[in-house]
Amino acid sequence: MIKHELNQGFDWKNREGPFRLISDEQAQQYNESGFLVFEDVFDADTIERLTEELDPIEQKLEELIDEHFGGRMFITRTGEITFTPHVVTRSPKAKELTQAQFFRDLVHDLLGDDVRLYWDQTVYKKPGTVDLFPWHQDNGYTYVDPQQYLTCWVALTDADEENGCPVVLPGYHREGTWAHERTELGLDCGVDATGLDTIAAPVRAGGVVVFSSLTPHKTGPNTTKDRPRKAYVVQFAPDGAHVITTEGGKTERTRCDAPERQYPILVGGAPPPPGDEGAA
Ligand SMILES: O=C(O)CCC(=O)C(=O)O
Repeated sequence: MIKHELNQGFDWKNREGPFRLISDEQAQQYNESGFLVFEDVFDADTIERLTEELDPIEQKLEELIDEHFGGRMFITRTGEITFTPHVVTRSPKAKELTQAQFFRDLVHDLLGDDVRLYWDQTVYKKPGTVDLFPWHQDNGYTYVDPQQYLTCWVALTDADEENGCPVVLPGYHREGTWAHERTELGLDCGVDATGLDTIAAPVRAGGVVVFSSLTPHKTGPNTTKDRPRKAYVVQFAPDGAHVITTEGGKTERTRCDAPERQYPILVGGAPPPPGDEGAA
């Protein structure tokens, strides 16, 4: 694998306690393998009410892409796989979920005392989708400084190897960001996983697969006839994080603090004061 041009002198920072949510064993697993699975984080009612808000938003995006872009827009292919970003701006239940105590405690343990929501999106993989979503690191899509942030893949339906659950390549997060190549299906970090110890991470609806922004992962095809695989992906980054772009030889740094969607989750280790929780 080739290193990303901006990935210079990266040093993975091991997470150390005291922890609020995770055990010492989970911290060790995260440090060594770059991922954790939490089952039964959100109850069925919470997931159902959230999904009721998200489905129409996703459907509207599909209709728009069908109508104006011939069913295809970068990594979204209608009827197969859809990515619907920034739903916290349109779904009160999604926003509420990002502010759940589970996430406040998790980001404290895995990122620190001052953390913001960085990104959120639904990812729906429809029955009969034959293509996988390629191996990548999330920091390979948009380069964030610091490179080490957090992705939480919340299962809205049961996810398994038949309908396209995440599959991770443990250990490689410690090397920082690799260069990614643009393919028909998405960015690809060029890993040949044959013979490597990849781990499928099936998870029931309401569970969360947590991985580092640097953990290589893919999702498989959805070979079922009737089981959509729906996920809500939320990402958190240390306050002060910037997106770095280097187009046309010009480097630009953009702070990740858009008030309506990159609001604080923890300030000095505590929930933000009222009024600093993001625009409604
Ligand atoms: O859920 C999927 O199928 C792919 C999502 C993913 O890998 C991501 O959001 O980084």
